[in-house]
Amino acid sequence: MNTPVDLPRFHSTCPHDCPSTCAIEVEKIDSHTIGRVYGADNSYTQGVVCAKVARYAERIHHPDRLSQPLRRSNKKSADGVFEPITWDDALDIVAEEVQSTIAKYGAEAFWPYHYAGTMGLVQRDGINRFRNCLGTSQQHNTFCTTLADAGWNVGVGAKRGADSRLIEESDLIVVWGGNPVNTQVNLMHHIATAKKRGAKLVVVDPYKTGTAKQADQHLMLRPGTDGALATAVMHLLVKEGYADRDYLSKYTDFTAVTEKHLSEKTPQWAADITGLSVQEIITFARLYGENKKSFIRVGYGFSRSRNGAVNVHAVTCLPALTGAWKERGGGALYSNGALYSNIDKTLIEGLDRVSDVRVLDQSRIGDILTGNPMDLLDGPPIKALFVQNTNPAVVAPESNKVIKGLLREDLFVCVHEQFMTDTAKFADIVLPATMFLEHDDLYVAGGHTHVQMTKKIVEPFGQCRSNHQVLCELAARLDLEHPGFNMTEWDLCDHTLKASGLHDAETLYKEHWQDVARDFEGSNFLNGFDTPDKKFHFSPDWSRVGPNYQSMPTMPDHWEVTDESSGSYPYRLVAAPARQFLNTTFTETPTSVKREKRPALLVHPDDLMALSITDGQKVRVTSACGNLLVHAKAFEGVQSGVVIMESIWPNSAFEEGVGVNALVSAEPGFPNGGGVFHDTAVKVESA
Ligand SMILES: Nc1nc2c(c(=O)[nH]1)N[C@H]1C(S)=C(S)[C@@H](COP(=O)(O)OP(=O)(O)OC[C@H]3O[C@@H](n4cnc5c(=O)[nH]c(N)nc54)[C@H](O)[C@@H]3O)O[C@H]1N2
Ligand SMILES: Nc1nc2c(c(=O)[nH]1)N[C@H]1C(S)=C(S)[C@@H](COP(=O)(O)OP(=O)(O)OC[C@H]3O[C@@H](n4cnc5c(=O)[nH]c(N)nc54)[C@H](O)[C@@H]3O)O[C@H]1N2
Ligand code: SF4
Ligand SMILES: [Mo]
Repeated sequence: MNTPVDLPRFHSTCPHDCPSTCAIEVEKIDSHTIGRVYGADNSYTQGVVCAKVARYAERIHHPDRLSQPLRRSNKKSADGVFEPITWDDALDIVAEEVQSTIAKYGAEAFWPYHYAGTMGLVQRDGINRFRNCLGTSQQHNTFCTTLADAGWNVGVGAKRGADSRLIEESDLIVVWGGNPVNTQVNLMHHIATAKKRGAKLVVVDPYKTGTAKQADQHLMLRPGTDGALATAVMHLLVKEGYADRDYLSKYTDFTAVTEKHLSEKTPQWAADITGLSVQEIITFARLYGENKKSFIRVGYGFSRSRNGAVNVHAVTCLPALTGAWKERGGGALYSNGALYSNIDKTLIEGLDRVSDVRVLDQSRIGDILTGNPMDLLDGPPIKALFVQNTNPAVVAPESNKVIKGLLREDLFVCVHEQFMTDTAKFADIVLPATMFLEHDDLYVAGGHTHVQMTKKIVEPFGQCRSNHQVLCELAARLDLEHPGFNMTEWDLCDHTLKASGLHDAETLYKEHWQDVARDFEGSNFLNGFDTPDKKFHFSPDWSRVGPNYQSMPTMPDHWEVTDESSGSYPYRLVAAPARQFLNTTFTETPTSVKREKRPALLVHPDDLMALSITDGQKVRVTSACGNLLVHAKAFEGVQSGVVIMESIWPNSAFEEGVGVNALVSAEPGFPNGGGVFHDTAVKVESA
């Protein structure tokens, strides 16, 4: 598209599931058309956005966008055939199916299912109001943050941390188990500013990512072994006098027992577990000990293992040991979610209507739809599913089972979507959804500290309707009464903001964002941590953060519960995010697909040789859960024995229509569940 110069620009916020929640400016060509997207001049975004969102015109004006309601006209299959119907007919069918399901099997047989296609509070979480008013099955959100939340909260007490803008004042930045070059590019901008001042960057990641390539030290460990690395680093910090004894006694529960425990966790012990050399561990420990202005940016990646919460907790012990929290530019950040906990979501989520119903594990949708009684918590089978904002046929673990469930002829499925995703293909009714530039919403951010308000910039494409509109229409048909169903999106935001003591919607929109950061002392817990005794906990009480805590280690350690490689499955698979996609979003835009080329399995050249496989050859990858075909690619930046598949390509991008999550187990992580996407032992064979 040729974009004329000097187009008017409108403020908005990137809605995608990304810690950056970039403040953006969108060029508007006419009432239906946008030009390019730019980063706004916000103190965190700093004018930077990722390439995939800069070219958002490719997505919003995509020729394959859903534009009208559709009804399935063939038997359920991965190749759904659909015919257009009117909105009224489509909504009537959905309402009738919901009503008859509830009449026959009870409200818990209906499962509204959602996740984070948009992060706007109204468009994402309004489905909770719908659930609460109907008394349907609820959802335990375990795709993404559960494991990291548990690991962070058990020691620190609340999901917040050091101000990410202070990275620019740090002397050492440790990006631990995240790949911001792919997943939150403006963090790299802050790191680059620090590097210009001479700061060092360390990256802890099983493979040489774009972020690792920029590091002064890359600790390329085996997946699932971060607890061992962090514990051995603590062993050295104590031994070599880098522990801040005053800080430890004032702010933490560190005792002689902790010290005795650490004294046994030698670098050699960790080297054997992690596959790193003793020298690499010593070098990192000294670098960390010598630089008190050290900022650990805790990523999600290393939490996505069965022992992920234990690993995250072990890493949070480091700044508590050296007292790095005392320094500007020191400490750690995982997410700032708790900064917004005072936002009153009663109207949006119908929190005044919560009832005692079962809560089903989002990641176990395969077992749930195929009727596993344990997962159904001895309740009725799911007979109707309403999906908004997520693509579970691809993103959920054990996708073969998810698809088996979606294929059930006795299961009514409605999917509200922007594209004909692999999930929508199994639907009985498909409804077309607006994109963020076509509706109003309110955003908070994990990676920074701003609340933002956005207004529709262009008219909805075709007959698309927003999530809020669709829920209100269904609520009317189902006689649900709640003030939230009678308000516009804007009014919902306005009431919510006012009830929360924030700027009203119009002011917030005009000012673009409101910074809710705490001061330095508050952010860095210098008035105490958010645990019951105000101390950081080296000895975590896991029972505080989840029900399955009984066997968990009570000190920082390596915990051997991962899907370890064995004779049958000799490789460890990491299913990391691809740069040009955002989960499965953008897998439809031509430039993203062109840049990612095709699904690939990155394999160390020594392993390729041992397997008698050549670079580019097709291989079959098998785990205990499933198998798929993919092309192998020689890649030196990974330990022998570890393989990487950047994703999440649609299942239909694979030769047999089976994608990466067919390999990933739906076993819940400890202690509170959570998807173990990077914890899979596999076999690789030439196909
Ligand atoms: N381009 C792009 N951006 C995204 C996404 C995307 O898919 N693509 N997804 C978005 C979403 S929903 C989220 S939650 C965030 C996630 O963003 P991140 O916090 O970056 O987390 P992950 O995406 O899970 O994985 C990041 C890195 O963790 C590494 N990793 C895996 N296992 C281990 C381990 O055991 N130890 C260590 N040290 N590292 C490990 C992987 O190799 C990978 O490089 O990104 C968001 N942004
Ligand atoms: N192998 C592997 N699997 C993973 C991960 C991994 O790292 N590796 N990461 C996991 C993580 S961290 C996450 S968060 C999940 C993410 O899983 P999902 O939340 O399912 O993320 P997406 O695949 O991006 O799907 C979001 C869908 O919502 C749609 N959508 C966007 N905006 C709207 C809207 O306003 N209305 C409606 N109705 N629809 C909308 C988009 O078109 C898209 O199809 O995936 C998990 N799965
Ligand atoms: S970096 Fe993340 S928040 Fe920013 S524009 Fe890209 S996807 Fe959106
Ligand atoms: Mo996520």
